[in-house]
Amino acid sequence: MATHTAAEASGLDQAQIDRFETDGFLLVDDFFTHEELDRFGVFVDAAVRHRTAGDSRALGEKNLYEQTFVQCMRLWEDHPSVGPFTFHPKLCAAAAALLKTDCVRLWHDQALYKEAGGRKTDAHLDYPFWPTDRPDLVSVWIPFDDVHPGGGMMSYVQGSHRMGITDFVDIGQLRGGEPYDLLKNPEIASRPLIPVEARKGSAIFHHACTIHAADANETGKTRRVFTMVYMADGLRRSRDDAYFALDRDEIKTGELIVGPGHPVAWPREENDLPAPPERLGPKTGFGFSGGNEAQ
Ligand SMILES: O=C(O)CCC(=O)C(=O)O
Repeated sequence: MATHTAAEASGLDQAQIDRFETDGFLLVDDFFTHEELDRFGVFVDAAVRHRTAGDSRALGEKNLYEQTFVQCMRLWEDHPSVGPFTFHPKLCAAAAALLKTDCVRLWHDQALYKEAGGRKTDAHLDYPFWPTDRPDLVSVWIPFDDVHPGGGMMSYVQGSHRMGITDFVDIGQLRGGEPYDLLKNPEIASRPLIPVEARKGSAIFHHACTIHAADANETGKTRRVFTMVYMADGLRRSRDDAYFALDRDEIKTGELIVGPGHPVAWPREENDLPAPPERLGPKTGFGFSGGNEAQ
C-alpha cells in the first residue's frame, strides 16, 4: 500500500489544495513529463481511432453535441494501454488530496477530442449528470498539446462550486431554439470567468459543481484532451434513472458505488492496475441511457 499521504504522493502543496477549495479549479503546470504525455497520447489516439472507426461523417453532418467534441468514454476498459494513464498514481493521489479523502475510486475516463472547427462547449456543471448522493468528485483535464485561446481552451467560473447551482445543461441541446447559455444567468454572470491556457504537461482539476466551458476550436488541428473523474470512496447511488456504469454493476439507489466499473484508484500497490469489467459499454460514449452519462 501507499506509504505516502495522498498530498505527498501528488506533489501538490497546501497552497494549491487551498486554492482548489476556494476557486473550484486548479491549473498545475508540468504535472506530467512530455515523454509521458507523448506515450499516453499515442495510446489514446489509437483508442479514439478504434472507437470511431466507421464514422466518416464530416463535422457539418454531426449533431450539435457531436460537433462539440468526439467523446469516447471508459477507454481503460477496452484499451489496456490507456490503463496506466487512467490510474496514474500521482494523478489519483492528487484527486484524493483535493477531495480531502484517503481513498478515491474511478468514476470514468474519457477522451474529448474537439475537431478542427468544433463548436464551443456550452457552459455547464458536471454534477447534475451524475447520480451520486454527494458531489465529492473531481475531474482532471489533460491536453496532449498546448491549448491557447481559440483552440478549445477551458474557462471556469471562479467559486461557482459553492453557489448551489443545480441547473442541468445538456450540451448542444436547444432551449427556445438556441443552445442554453448558463453564463447569462445574472448570478453566474457576476462571478469572474477565468480562461485557463494550458501548456503541454499541465493538468487542470475541477470540482463536480464548478461551472466550466470551452471555446470553439478555430485552429486547423484537433484539440486532443483526455479527462478522468475520480470520486471519494463511500458515495452512494442517488437516483433510479438508467445509468449504464451503475446498472452494469447492479448498484441500486441508496447502495454504495463499488464494483469493477468503479475500482479504487488511490491507494493502490505500485504497478497494480484493476481488472476491467467483463461487460463493456457501447462503442461510442454518448447516445445511450438517456444521454445523461456524459461529462
Ligand atoms: O473539453 C471540453 O470541451 C469540455 C470538458 C468538460 O466539460 C469536462 O472535462 O468536464
